[in-house]
Amino acid sequence: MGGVDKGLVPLAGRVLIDYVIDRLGPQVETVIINANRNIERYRQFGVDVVGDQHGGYLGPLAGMLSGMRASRTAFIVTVPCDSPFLPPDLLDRLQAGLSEATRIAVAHDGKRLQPVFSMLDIGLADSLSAYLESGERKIDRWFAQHPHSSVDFSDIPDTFLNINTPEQCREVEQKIKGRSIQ
Ligand SMILES: Nc1nc2c(ncn2[C@@H]2O[C@H](COP(=O)(O)OP(=O)(O)O)[C@@H](O)[C@H]2O)c(=O)[nH]1
Ligand SMILES: [Mg+2]
Repeated sequence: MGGVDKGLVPLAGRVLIDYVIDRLGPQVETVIINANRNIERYRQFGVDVVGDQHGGYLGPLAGMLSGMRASRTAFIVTVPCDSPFLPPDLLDRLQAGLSEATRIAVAHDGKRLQPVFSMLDIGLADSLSAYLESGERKIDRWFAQHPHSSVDFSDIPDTFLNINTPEQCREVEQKIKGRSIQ
């Protein structure tokens, strides 16, 4: 979207991050926003805001690592800032995929993994940091280094609907108005 800060993109009278906080907030102990720009603006949402430790826009994994380092809970749930239809049972479903041996649960849409929708043990932070330090960027290759489970969300595909173009933004706006939800 032309390099705009997507969390702050307007959608049906609110901004994208509003939808994410509304839907994820009730499921978790603390919401942490990972942002590398507009930090003060994000602080106004009343949640913790952390930037990436590794500079240079290394991709979503850098954000996951920042969340792990900032977390005061043993696990984090990660979601992208541009997905306004997160389900109310996102955390419950992901958590059901965890076990003593499986410290990562990743959402699956029925066709492929959706790795930015994950639940992760913060004890994996050092492994993730080393992976990024080694120049690797791909999320699924890092997951593959650890026992992980995939959790089926194919019954609620809107979970993964995310806004990557101005056209999608307009389409989703119509969808929200049609549903008369905020
Ligand atoms: N921390 C951090 N997050 C990133 C970076 N690049 C992308 N993201 C986040 O990763 C998520 C997915 O990014 P997006 O551009 O929508 O990718 P796509 O939808 O997978 O094509 C969004 O929440 C982005 O803010 C980065 O360099 N650092
Ligand atoms: Mg996206």
